[in-house]
Amino acid sequence: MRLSLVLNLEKLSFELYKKSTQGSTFMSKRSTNLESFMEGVISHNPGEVEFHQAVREIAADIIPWLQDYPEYMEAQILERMAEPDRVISFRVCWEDDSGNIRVNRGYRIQNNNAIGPYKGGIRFHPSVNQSILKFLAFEQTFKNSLTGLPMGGGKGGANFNPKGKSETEVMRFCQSFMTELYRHIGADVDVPAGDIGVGAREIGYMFGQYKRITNHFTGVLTGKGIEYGGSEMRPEATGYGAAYFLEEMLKTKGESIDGKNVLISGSGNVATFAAEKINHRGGKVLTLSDSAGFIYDKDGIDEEKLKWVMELKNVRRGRISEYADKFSGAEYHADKRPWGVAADLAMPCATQNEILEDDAKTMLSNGIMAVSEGANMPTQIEGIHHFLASKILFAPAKAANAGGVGMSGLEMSQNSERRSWSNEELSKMLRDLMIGIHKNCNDAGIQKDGWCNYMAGSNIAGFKKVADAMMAFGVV
Ligand code: NDP
Ligand code: 2IT
Repeated sequence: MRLSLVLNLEKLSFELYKKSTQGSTFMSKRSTNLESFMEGVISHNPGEVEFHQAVREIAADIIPWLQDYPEYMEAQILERMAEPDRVISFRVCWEDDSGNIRVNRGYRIQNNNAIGPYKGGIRFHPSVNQSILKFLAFEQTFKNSLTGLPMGGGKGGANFNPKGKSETEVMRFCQSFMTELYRHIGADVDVPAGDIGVGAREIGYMFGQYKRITNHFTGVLTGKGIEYGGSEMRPEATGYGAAYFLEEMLKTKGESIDGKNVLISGSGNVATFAAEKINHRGGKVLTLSDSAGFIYDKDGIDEEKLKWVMELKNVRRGRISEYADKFSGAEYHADKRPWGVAADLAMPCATQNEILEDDAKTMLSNGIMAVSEGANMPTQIEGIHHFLASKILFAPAKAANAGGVGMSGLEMSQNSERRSWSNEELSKMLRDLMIGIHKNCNDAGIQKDGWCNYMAGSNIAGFKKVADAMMAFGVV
């Protein structure tokens, strides 16, 4: 009798508690309306404009979708994903060749490890700040989920400019950066890789310093050299993957890359391998760029010219303007981006916000059929709106460039199994991975009229797996 009274009182107080919290904590207004949600994000992260942009792009698709999934809304899953698990910021001191002491700021943003260890690249560029790395770590969480592999989302970097630095300066910087970073990472904790300004050379210096400090030879970084635990196909994976995604989108319209004119921006890792795959598929690459301007080669940047560009960028560390001196018929346009050149397909592969609203309008008026984003967040939101409204094939970065981190996930598997797969095996795995990501995004984004909104599809497909894992863990 007394027991049932206690139980009834408990039930009553739970009902009262539920009533009192409805409309406030649980059913927050922030979750039901994009603008009020964004107000919260903006006031919580003042001045972090790139982070606001990345959250808005995802929230615009997720919030309407959540209306059918009140359990995620009540658990405030989107709010929790937009708050990084951890933001680490640290001083990086090093000595330049003239004996001057230099001070940079290093970061690691550990955004979300619901489905696996934090995973994502390291960027060395003077523009690096907390906002840019938070946007990249947030995006990475969704991208990694799309790969289907067990990887959480993270990103790191420093406002260090590798341009014009000697080999030994780059080495000393990488060693100093790792001397702090090593305590925050691990093969089962957080596995960084490359990004802008961080390639095989920098990964080698960082891995060497990690091993020296910890005496552990583990898969703590990906993008390593083949001799010390790296994976075949990792250098090619992002660019090739973005071309495969483009190919899959075109197939849905009975089209192919063969015979198409293609605009590519950037001339680094992603851009050059995207160009290589476009050539393999019979497309003609018209442009490449760097931060100082772009080159336009109406005859096409074929395999041989591309080899020269790779040597220019990776060995001589030169500028893309030199291309126009080397190859007759090519033009160099200083301080401009390639989007004014008429073409069928575009692959922005340099950096964030490189396609502005007017660029998108120009590309559409020139008849662009498809855009596959090799870089992270290269198109401004207004530009995306134009692409979507025109119902062209638009592959957002988190789907199109997921081949890079996907291959990193396979490098992690090879490291923990202490084995390595062949180039042929990994080439097939990359192709299958991109076909699978395309299918999942297409299934989630297909509209009644047959056009696919890959943006919404990738956001929803990426969100769901992370959300379900977070639900399983309760409120943590
Ligand atoms: P790289 O450093 O190899 O190349 C970057 C290229 O972009 C260079 O040509 C560089 O020119 C240009 N660039 C960099 N910053 C700017 C800028 N602010 N304005 C104009 N051009 C710029 O980097 P990646 O190729 O690795 O990365 C390119 C993009 O792809 C980034 O958005 C990155 O986040 C994304 N990405 C990379 C992955 C990878 O596996 N590497 C995976 C997925 C996405 P310059 O030499 O003048 O600086
Ligand atoms: O943006 C990205 O996906 C990357 N820079 C690659 C990350 C990785 O861990 O391979």
